Amino acid sequence: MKSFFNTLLLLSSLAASAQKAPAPYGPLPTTAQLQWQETEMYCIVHWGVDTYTDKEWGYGDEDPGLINIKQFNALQIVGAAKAGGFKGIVVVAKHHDGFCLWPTKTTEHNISKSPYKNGKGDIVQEYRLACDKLNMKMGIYCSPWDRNSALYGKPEYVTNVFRKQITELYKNYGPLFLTWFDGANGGDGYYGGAKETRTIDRSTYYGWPDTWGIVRKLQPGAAIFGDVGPDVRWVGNEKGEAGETSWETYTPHAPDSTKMPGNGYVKDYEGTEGHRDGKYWMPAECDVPLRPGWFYHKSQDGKSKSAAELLNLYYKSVGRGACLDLGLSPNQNGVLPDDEVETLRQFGEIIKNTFNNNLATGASLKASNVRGKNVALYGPEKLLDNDRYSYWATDDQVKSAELIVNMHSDKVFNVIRLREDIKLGQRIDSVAVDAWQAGQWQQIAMATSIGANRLIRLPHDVTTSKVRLRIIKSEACIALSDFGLYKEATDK
Ligand code: FUL
Repeated sequence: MKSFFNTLLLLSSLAASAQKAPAPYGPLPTTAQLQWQETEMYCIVHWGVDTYTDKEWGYGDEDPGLINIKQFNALQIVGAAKAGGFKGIVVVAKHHDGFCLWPTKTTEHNISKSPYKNGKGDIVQEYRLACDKLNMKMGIYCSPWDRNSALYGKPEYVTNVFRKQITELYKNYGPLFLTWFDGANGGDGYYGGAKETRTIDRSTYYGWPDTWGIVRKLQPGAAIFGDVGPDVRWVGNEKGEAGETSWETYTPHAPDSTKMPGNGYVKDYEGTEGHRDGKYWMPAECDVPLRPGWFYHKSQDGKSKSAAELLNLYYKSVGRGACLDLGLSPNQNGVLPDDEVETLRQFGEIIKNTFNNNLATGASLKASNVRGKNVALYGPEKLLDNDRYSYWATDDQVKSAELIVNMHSDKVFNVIRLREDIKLGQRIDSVAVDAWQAGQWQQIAMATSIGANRLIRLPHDVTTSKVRLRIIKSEACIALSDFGLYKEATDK
């Protein structure tokens, strides 16, 4: 009798432990990183003195008198981004030329010395108001490299200028979802009239850990972007493309392994794929300008990317677990050119019309394993509930599994979407997808690195009533949160 009760006790404790949520695997995202990830697409906006000098990198001696328009139209710019399906913007408050678009106390080289609104203008505030009005997130880029500052290269530049500038920005223009630190650092410039070349030790000059501390203190909800993260890594190119395999985890390596990596001092090509065994949760941001350059140049009119090209980049960035950061370049009238507004609108329509209709909705789902047989908690229905953080899970030892999605009637699709619950880490290494065709399973796709979002764009439409997902390899038991089938709405 005693042994009967013991067995019962053992069985019920086993059942209870099998129903415990899976243990997280590897590095995990913070709340700021999760919110950044959910943003998926945002735009970085370059407008300033370079807009009027036809340069990409101002030398630092630009006359503030260049900023001489009646009205800069932040609402038009942010509105166009919103219509494109982007959920936020990153404001370039100061580029390498050092001209500050807000009335800073740290340097004379700022908007208050321009004719704009008789020296009373504040472009960063105009973006803030537009974002608030249109319910868009805002981030800030303040270039560490400053080709105007006489102090650049000395420690005082970091402590008395740069850190004070970001302090002003983070105190006065939040809440921010992202703070953006550039890797272009040091070189020739005006430097208060010295007109020389100044190099810095990119590994140590900015004291990055202390500089990031200012973000943590003043904007705890913001993720920090840079070549070396620490929250979001640069993808290693400005083409807007993550690797076909791109892990959310990454370990930045300095070119000289005895030194600390820093922005502008990292093996940045490793950012394209990340590292499967990376030490940090540090997903990629894919930045790419809509036009050939980041700033507006008349000679580049008509050369901006089409909606179809943007769609392609969407699959290569957002569809590979990264975020897309699209560069917008308002012109000399302080607005986006009409053709670009139209392109953004078309792109936004395609995204909306494609992903608003999951063709797997209403399907019957059958999984080869459900954690602790607890369908209510971990069953495959969680894949279709539109909740990024509910998931189908398997028992601890089950690291490969099958899911059959029976839609009961033929559906036509060319995009497959998979998402893991990344609160539990990036667990899955590879999957395959089959379609039921002429009485048997036919493989239609394979993919690696699932993570926050994996979009598989098929080379042609598939018509079928049944789809099978095979999780081939996973480092830990499966915690998949989303399964979707879509037909790209390019003709709308
Ligand atoms: C780069 C900069 O050097 C470019 O001018 C631009 O701002 C881009 C977004 O980042 O590193």
